Amino acid sequence: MTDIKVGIIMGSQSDWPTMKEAALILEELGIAYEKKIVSAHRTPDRLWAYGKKAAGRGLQVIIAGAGGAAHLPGMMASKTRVPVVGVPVQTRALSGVDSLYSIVQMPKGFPVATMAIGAAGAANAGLMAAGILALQDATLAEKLDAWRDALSASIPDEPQDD
Ligand code: RP5
Repeated sequence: MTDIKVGIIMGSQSDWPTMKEAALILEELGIAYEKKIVSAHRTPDRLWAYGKKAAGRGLQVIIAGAGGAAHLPGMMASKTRVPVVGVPVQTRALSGVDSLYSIVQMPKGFPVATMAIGAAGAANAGLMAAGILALQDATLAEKLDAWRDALSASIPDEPQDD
């Protein structure tokens, strides 16, 4: 067992600028995480090993991001009961719609909680993981409530001229 409750995995180094948004949220909320490159196509054995050990290691949420033929989140969901939050990474060729469609249409039985395409989706994946962990962690629940309140308070009542 480990103190790390959240695993952030991604198909490629090129996904990191997007997936970093999830990591930043977890850091802000003081949640221990690990980050790994695990590719469904390029390192399938790594994917299998990670999924096989995830629950036993004490991981409670896996945030999985990939682009294009984005099979990583779904394959991970097929290998572990640990909840998988999927992030469709924006692509140049098809703007991330390819990633979204690859992740969101899971067959009954193996769900992936699919976020929006790109950086906002990755940040929301961090918040989704925090919300799941907060169900069993009162201190984190307070931090998350404060984070949400601060965001609401930062929104002005009226639009300003540039
Ligand atoms: C996917 O292919 C990765 O998740 C990445 O989004 C995409 C492109 O990977 P690179 O060619 O940049 O390594 O597997």
